Amino acid sequence: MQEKEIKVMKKILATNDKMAMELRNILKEKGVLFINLMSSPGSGKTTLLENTAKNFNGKLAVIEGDIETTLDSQRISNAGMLSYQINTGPFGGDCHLESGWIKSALEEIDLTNIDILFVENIGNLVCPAEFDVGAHFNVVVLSTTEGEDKPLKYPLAFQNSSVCIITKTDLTPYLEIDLKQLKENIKKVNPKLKILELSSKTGNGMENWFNFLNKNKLS
Ligand SMILES: Nc1nc2c(ncn2[C@@H]2O[C@H](COP(=O)(O)OP(=O)(O)OP(=O)(O)O)[C@@H](O)[C@H]2O)c(=O)[nH]1
Ligand SMILES: [Mg+2]
Repeated sequence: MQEKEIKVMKKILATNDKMAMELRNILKEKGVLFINLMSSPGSGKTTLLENTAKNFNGKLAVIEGDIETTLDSQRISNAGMLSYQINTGPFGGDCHLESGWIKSALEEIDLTNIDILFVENIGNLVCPAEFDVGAHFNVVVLSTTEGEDKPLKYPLAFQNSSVCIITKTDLTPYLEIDLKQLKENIKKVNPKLKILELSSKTGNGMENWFNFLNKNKLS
């Protein structure tokens, strides 16, 4: 019985990965940089995107993943970025997005007028890391309020990402977070992970994020 379950799971992942690879290639051909943001609920993914919408010079769009509500999509639209909401609630409430969802969303999006497409994955540090959505870069967001142990406790999101954004740095004077320890823990689970420190509220450090986007833009 257990063996059967494992085979089924492997098949689901293989189907997802194949489609993700196709999406990655299609978006590359079209010159659209595709970035998947993952984090715990409330780390600051939407706030980062709001700041990016207001201050980064480029044609941007986001696919918002949430179990329920269009709240994030509304926030992104208000900030001036094109936004498409996926709600998994009516379809069983999945805690992550899969490449099939992204493929369906892409059918609604005019890619000819987009430089960078973001996915804001559903807020949690576990399941989104298991499913390739076809992004060119996975970016894991971790806020200073979450504690320095999180990379050790939830390693997959850090191992499957190219960039880690440590956000809410404006709050560090009020917290007991040991940033040096946090960065050591991040490097312990993924020595290659590029670390960017910023505050989406004050704008401190945002230029490093914008430089990363500019450097990796495909058109
Ligand atoms: N002080 C401070 N607060 C921040 C920062 N970034 C986000 N916040 C606050 O953190 C809270 C959660 O931010 P969101 O951007 O909604 O977090 P999220 O990751 O999109 O949350 P989910 O979509 O629910 O997973 C909000 O009250 C934000 O105003 C920051 O850099 N500094
Ligand atoms: Mg959000």
